Amino acid sequence: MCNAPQMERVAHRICPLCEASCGLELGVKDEQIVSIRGHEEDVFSAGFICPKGAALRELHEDPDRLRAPLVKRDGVHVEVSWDEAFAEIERRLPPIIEKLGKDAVALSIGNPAAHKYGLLLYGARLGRAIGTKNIYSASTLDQMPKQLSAGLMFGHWLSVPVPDIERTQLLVILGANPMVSNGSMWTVPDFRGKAKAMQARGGRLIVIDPRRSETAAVADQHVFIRPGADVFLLLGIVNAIVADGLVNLGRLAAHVDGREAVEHAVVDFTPERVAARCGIEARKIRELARAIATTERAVVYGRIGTCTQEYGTLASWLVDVINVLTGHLDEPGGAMFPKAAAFAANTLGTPGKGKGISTGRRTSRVSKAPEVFGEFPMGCLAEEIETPGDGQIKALISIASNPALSAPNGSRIAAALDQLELMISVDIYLNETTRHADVILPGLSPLEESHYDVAFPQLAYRNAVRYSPPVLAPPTGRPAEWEILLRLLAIASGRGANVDVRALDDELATADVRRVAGPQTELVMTALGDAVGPERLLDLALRGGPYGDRFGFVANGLTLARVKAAPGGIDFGPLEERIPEMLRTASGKIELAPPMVLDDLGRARADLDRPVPDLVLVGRRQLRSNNSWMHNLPMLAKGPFRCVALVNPADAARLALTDGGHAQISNGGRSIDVVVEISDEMGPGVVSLPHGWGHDQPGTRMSVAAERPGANINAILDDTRRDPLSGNAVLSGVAIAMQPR
Ligand SMILES: Nc1nc2c(c(=O)[nH]1)N[C@H]1C(S)=C(S)[C@@H](COP(=O)(O)OP(=O)(O)OC[C@H]3O[C@@H](n4cnc5c(=O)[nH]c(N)nc54)[C@H](O)[C@@H]3O)O[C@H]1N2
Ligand SMILES: Nc1nc2c(c(=O)[nH]1)N[C@H]1C(S)=C(S)[C@@H](COP(=O)(O)OP(=O)(O)OC[C@H]3O[C@@H](n4cnc5c(=O)[nH]c(N)nc54)[C@H](O)[C@@H]3O)O[C@H]1N2
Ligand code: SF4
Ligand SMILES: [Mo]
Repeated sequence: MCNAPQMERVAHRICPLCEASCGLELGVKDEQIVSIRGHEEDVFSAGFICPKGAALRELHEDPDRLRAPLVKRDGVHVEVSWDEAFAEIERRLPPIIEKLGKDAVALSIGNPAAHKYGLLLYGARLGRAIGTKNIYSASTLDQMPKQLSAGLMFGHWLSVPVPDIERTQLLVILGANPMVSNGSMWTVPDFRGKAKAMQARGGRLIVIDPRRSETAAVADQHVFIRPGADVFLLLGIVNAIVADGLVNLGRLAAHVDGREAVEHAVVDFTPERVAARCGIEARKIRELARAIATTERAVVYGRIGTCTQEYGTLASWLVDVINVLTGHLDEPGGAMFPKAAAFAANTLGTPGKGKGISTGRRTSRVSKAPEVFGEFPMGCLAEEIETPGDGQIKALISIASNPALSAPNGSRIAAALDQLELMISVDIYLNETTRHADVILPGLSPLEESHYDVAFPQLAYRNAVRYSPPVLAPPTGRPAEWEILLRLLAIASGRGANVDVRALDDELATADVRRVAGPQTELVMTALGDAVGPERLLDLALRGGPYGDRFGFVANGLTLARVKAAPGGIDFGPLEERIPEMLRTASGKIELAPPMVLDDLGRARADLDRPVPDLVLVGRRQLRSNNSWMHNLPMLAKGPFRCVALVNPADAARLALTDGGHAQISNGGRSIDVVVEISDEMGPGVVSLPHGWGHDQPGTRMSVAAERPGANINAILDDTRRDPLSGNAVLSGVAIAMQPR
């Protein structure tokens, strides 16, 4: 009978919590998770797991995780049925669109959406269906500078080269801490194992960071840098490479435009000239330049520390300029372009040529910030809600997004959210952001859904394809996230809350297929069988992708069925040379000197002699944490209190701060109270504080997190400071004052 005890079974699931995308092996008994470990046979992650992966069980079981929709009545969130929740939205959303137009509705899309294909693929559908220009996402708190620089150079926003770590002999890392983050814009499970293997074959790891991070601690060399000065260091390196005659484009010579323009643009940024601004001796800068240029297999990689700063786009661009000029781009052991099995724009269309990218097709209403990759900067969200006039945001749909904690000047955003006529959150917690929502629509537990990573195989250290079926059956009557988003789409587009979701999905999928298959549409739809939702879109993308069966035209080509038959995934081997085939610039060349980037050098030049502040703040990630939302899981929340400010001993002495004592950090008239830890990990004049804390807001339901709320770094950062090219927030290197309390 169905209640008889089951034998323990084993299930496999790709972890959706960070970009490493580890394959996990779960023991399941009586529909309960009894164990979680790394899946040894996973072709991509080979058994690696971190403490967050093991905490998936607690996430699944967390009593605070929402399982039914909530509607705010008289200021209090109460559980309602799904039909009631959608009826409430139907009553309130269409009149706003009718009266004020589509731009009155904004979307805010958060980081977990990048890890869930239902949210990613159907969130995009929802945005398109509403037709609003008010799209905001975590991308402008994170990686937009890198996407912009790569888009300008290589022709698409996700054509970002990654280190070929398994073959390199020198890896230079700026502003990333993969020992903790497990890699970002670079999908690389078990960074530590791969770095060790590199060192064992005589390779070297150099880390450039204002803190002696966990990654710096295992490196062969750590170089302290002044926060925000990467642009100057990198300009100094390019200058030295050019001046010393070390430019060597190698095989790429025929595919690069703009070399002379770059060489010309950097002439005055000599190592001697930039040294003081970086806090790095000119001699060391020259050594770095020489090491990168003369090591046969070398690669420079920059990540969030180089993005969340005033010169994010310039710094991101210079990283790849160095890789190109030293002949390390698109070469084994250098920076290479993955070839993903599905959804990659650089495998579609005409090989070697495209339309390139552009920005500023429209500007934001209040600060006139240019649109970048279809979005406005997250830093503009509050002002667009607050400022009256045509096009003012009156309704917000937040999808897995917690800007009240994760975006700078969170309290301003929180206050703005209360001015909305309607806020809808597709989210699994009642937290600092969703407490402002009128309706909260919680999706399933990740273990109850199938999984495919849309973005991360496009950034992977190796080419492979993997898929996970649901580990547990979803409870009856609970919609998946794509179904929630489709019902929102139906309401917003006037079809009503009681739409036949399946029929609507068929209609949208057919339209997608028609765009690529034209007269073959019916044939393709038949081949896709009775799959629905994101799974059908995945099969379509896999079969039309670079390894695909092209719906019968390629023998033994990839289909979703074939991927499903391989629980540990299918390996396609190490990264391969892809230039010129992957380029999608209009010229068909690597654009080494995009005009908007070169123009921005003037800003850096003017800033070169600006005095550096005495004390600046940088961010920090922690292994047992994930941005703002995993502090409610006991396994991760236990142990020493982690939201502490690391302060260099000399600064602590100067400011009379004591280890374990409290201090006030302030900026721009706002302040927070933090616990101090004195640490020689910190470069002088730099304080490090993690983000995602501050769980002390009323009306939330995160009982474990509330026990030790921590301080919200973003309460004192500015929403108005941005990299002007990408719109990315400046979250690092912000001048602060600090005093004991
Ligand atoms: N000062 C400072 N601020 C930063 C950063 C920094 O380095 N320093 N880093 C920035 C970066 S890189 C990022 S990516 C952003 C992240 O900022 P956000 O994109 O806002 O993401 P999180 O803070 O992780 O919040 C995730 C939200 O998704 C919800 N959620 C979790 N899982 C699911 C799910 O399966 N389904 C749904 N529907 N919801 C879910 C959570 O409850 C939470 O509300 O923070 C940025 N903020
Ligand atoms: N455990 C855990 N893993 C995560 C996350 C998490 O919250 N926890 N978040 C995920 C997300 S959303 C992202 S985007 C990735 C980010 O992944 P990473 O890019 O690896 O980010 P961090 O670990 O924050 O490391 C950034 C480093 O930059 C340094 N830094 C700060 N300012 C500067 C600067 O101006 N110049 C230089 N050179 N360095 C600087 C910091 O000291 C820090 O060591 O991590 C992901 N993985
Ligand atoms: S490293 Fe990332 S993907 Fe791997 S188990 Fe940890 S959280 Fe999950
Ligand atoms: Mo991020």
